[in-house]
Amino acid sequence: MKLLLVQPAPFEHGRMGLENALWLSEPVALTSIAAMVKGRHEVRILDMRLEEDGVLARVLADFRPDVVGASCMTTDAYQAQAVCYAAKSILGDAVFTIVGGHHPTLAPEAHDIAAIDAVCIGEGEETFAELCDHLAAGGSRDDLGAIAGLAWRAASPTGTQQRRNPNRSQARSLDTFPLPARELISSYLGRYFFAAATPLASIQTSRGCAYDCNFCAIWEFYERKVRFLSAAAIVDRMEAVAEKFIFFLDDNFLSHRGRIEEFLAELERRKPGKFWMIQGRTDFIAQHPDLMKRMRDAGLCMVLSGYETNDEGTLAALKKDNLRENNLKAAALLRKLGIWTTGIFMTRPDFEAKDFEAMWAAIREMKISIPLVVIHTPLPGTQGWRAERHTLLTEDARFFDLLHAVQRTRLPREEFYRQYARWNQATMGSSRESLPLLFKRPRLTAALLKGVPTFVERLKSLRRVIEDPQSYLRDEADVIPREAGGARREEEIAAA
Ligand code: B12
Repeated sequence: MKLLLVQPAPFEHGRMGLENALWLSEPVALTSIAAMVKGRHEVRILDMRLEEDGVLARVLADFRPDVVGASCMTTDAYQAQAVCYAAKSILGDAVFTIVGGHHPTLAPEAHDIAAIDAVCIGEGEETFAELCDHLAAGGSRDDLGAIAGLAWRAASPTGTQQRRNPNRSQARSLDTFPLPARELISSYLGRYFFAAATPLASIQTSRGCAYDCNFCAIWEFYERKVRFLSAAAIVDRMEAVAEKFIFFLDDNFLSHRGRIEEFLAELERRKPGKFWMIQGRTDFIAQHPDLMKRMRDAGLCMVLSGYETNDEGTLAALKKDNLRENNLKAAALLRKLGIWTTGIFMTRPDFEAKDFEAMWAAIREMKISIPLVVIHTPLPGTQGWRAERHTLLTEDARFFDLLHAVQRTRLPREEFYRQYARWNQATMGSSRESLPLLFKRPRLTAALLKGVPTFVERLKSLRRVIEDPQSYLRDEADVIPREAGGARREEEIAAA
């Protein structure tokens, strides 16, 4: 059978979004599921973030796949749906369409549309392989009930309805999954980046998170379990990629001292000679300066952490299970070690001018190299979503990018965005304070230099959007009701 897997493009070119500015990561979801079927089926992967718009239609018409799969998180849900619509409109009902990823898993009902035949809930490797093998063997599309982890549109006497099979077990050891089929994205390799770090490879070394922050659904997606790739398998994968820079995608790489020690021992023995980046919590960093130093010596060059806020009350309200003191200690330690810091900070719709000021001051105090300031957003599947769904001004998936307020703001909306849009300017001092890091690790700096000109270009074009409060208001003009401070007219809401 012929299978086409698609990573959708953002819904609007040039719009803000991590992938335009800071971090374009290879589609590991797609290379992972492709690895499970590539020997038995002919598989192609399209990364539409790196293709011209018309390519999808052309490939659908020329390659004529039997199955089209698209991956998405909440922000690109409509784009994934559009991929399925395009497949159906070009190939008719003969093509089988499926979506998977975080949004389909956490909100499968949102993908219950005629153009989508099935939704993969949770981990996709085995579910996708079983589905493709079933269809290739001539299995009926109306007989998918035995494939765990699938929600599918089944005909019933009352019409077509989404039917949900039991969840797929997540017991399988990560070491037993095949290596992601990166050869299927060879034409894109070299174009992925994090800031100036490029070419960049991405590797996932664990799944799940032991914490239950109320703004994140990772622990629910992975059913409260955490699984790790063994130290030897991680280093095998590091050696298998040509890229100098590697991003470990784990939501919390720093979860377990024993695992890090094993990984470091393997790394120190085999010395793959890579610079690597992780996401990790500040409490672990603050409590393990010895390990952080060993990691630095073994190539760790950047840590992305959810600092969220330095306000103890807000940290507790987010169920972050962390302290301001850890944020301060972690930032200072990483700086001392010459490790770049990327910090996510969370503003809230109820922020007033003084709250924004306090946040800029906290970021500057910690001298975070790359501060990313987001707006608190109850994402589907989170505890926040369940508690606050009734307060949402819109459920339009495009606005769940953490850069738009989907709830009522305490300040008038325009003023809220005026304050928010200052974050880049207001925290510039913090980034500048990190420039001396360039002199601390000359080998790292030399490796980064190649990526600097394009990074600067990307930032320049993006600043026009980030720093313009009107751009946020324009985005939401037809979506947020005017009575909530948005630009939409009452009669339009009534009509909708
Ligand atoms: C890398 C990454 C990105 C990349 C892009 C990812 C990509 N697709 O290339 C970038 C940096 C652009 C990005 C951006 C954002 N991200 Co992000 N990102 C990640 C991260 C760290 C890794 C993704 C990954 O490759 N995982 C590895 C693969 C193997 O796992 P997977 O994607 O879950 O895929 C498996 C299954 O879901 C399933 N599957 C997935 N797709 C498909 C498709 C088919 C057909 C099938 C059958 C199965 C299937 O099978 C796969 C194998 O088991 C995840 C965290 C995580 N744990 O995944 C967050 C995550 C996906 N991001 C998230 C968020 C919130 C964002 C942002 C909104 C905000 C932000 N500040 O981070 C922005 C939105 C985009 C924007 N406009 O800025 C949330 C999504 C929550 C949600 N409701 O959708 C996550 C889960 C983080 C979190 N802790 O909550 N992100």
